[in-house]
Amino acid sequence: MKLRPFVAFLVLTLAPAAIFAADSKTAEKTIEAPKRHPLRGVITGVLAEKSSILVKHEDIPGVMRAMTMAFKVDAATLQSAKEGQAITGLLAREADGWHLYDVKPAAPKPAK
Ligand SMILES: [Cu+2]
Repeated sequence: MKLRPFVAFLVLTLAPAAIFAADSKTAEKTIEAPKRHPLRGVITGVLAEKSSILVKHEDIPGVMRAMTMAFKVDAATLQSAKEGQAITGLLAREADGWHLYDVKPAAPKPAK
């Protein structure tokens, strides 16, 4: 059978190519913008002069424990932000601090 050397040839040439492809994907990911983490919480204050909202957020596994803190938000979010409103959003750490993106009203957490 002459097949075996050919299979060996295929494995030897394709495996490194596959590893290389996986590597370049990882490389692309590291270049991406700062990772955004899903957040759930309640607005406890609006700091218009700082373009920020205060949010009492739930635990964000691997990022931070539950706490109340300020997040920078865009003008539209700042405008519509209301104390007591439950929200979801994506948090990201940037050079100038913590930002919250894609802020949406959320249903209050159901009582157990
Ligand atoms: Cu926090």
